[in-house]
Amino acid sequence: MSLSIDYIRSLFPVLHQIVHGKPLIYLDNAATNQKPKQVIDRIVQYYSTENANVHRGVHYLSAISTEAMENTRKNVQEFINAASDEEIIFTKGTTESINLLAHSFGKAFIGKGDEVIVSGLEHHANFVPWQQLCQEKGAVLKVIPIQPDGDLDLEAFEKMLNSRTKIVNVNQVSNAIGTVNPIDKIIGISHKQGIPVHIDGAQAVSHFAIDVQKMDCDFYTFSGHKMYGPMGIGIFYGKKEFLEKMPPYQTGGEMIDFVSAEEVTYNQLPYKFEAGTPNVGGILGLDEAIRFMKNMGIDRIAEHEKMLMNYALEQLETIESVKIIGQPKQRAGAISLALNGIHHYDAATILDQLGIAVRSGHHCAQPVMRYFGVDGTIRLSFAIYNTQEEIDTFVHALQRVIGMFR
Ligand code: 7TS
Repeated sequence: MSLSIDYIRSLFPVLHQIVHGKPLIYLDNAATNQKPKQVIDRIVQYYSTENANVHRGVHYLSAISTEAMENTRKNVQEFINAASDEEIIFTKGTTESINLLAHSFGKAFIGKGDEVIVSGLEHHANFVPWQQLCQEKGAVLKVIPIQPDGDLDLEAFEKMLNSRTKIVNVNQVSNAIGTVNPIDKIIGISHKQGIPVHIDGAQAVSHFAIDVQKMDCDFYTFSGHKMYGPMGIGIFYGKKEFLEKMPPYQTGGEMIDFVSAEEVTYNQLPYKFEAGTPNVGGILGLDEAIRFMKNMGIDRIAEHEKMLMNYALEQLETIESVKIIGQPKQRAGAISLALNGIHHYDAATILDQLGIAVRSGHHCAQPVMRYFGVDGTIRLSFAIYNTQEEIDTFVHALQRVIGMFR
């Protein structure tokens, strides 16, 4: 069944507003996308009628909160096709998931002289935790080089691997320039040498169906707020064989089995990695976001965004002062561009005055910007509710900006 774009837009309350006297055009979806009413309503309903701490009380509200949270864990398991719900850990977002992984995996498996690989296309969240871990442990951080088209250099990557390599970290989709990385190849090459792979899925979950078993990644991380869910909730997925060997990241309530002054034993998976009171409202919002995405159909979302992306690329390529950063073989989600002689911050400020929300800056990916010789870009990024008319308005506005600086 085809859904009209007007109907889809009607599901998102935030879109229907005037900003600086103009109708809002929201093209900053890679930073966070907007929330459908059903997600907002679910959170309101939780705090209005169900709120209680989980796993801790025998009383009615605690029982229904706990059940709703654990049902969501199963729904997330199904959403990414994990083998077990014990492999689904709730965190506050991708950043926390990766910090958990770097700390815990690092403690268990990384020592002096070992090597850790990240790609040159990473967001700082999948770069700095590994860099810090390596500094702490006396390990070596190696960076997969970027090629001029914005794809990773897989030949160089293959040569980097050796018996000291302990883990490979790469994003599925680059937030800075939209490259879709060949993760199947990266995982295949790594596994041939017995090296585990972590995929940062922050920019992928809203565009692709995720199947962690088919992908065969060892760890997968993502944020709820980039897939129509609330902020403050994220997922850390890990294969049970690793999670069982990894120590807790944080300690405190809920992750404990037995405590005395002399000793402590830890709770079973997944609770071993979930210290403290979880963000139950956020978890239930994420549950509803998964329902929303399933109802929309991930294929329909992907198809719509691809249409918008190609439409925008076609138009932008005709504007002389626009330089699109990266021409990767496959692109999803975002287009990054530099304007000849015009600072990205100035351009984004003027676009904002015209009601258009885009991100400007280095997108927390300074190594990527440095590689392309820019200090930042303007990034437009798409979601299910964006329209071709919005792209037209954006392109006209951009031409206006360029005209102002001539
Ligand atoms: N990894 C990637 C690939 C990302 O794009 C982001 C956030 C993160 C990790 C961190 O996710 P968080 O939810 O923990 O913040 N990316 C962006 C962005 O591109 N603009 O704002 C946030």
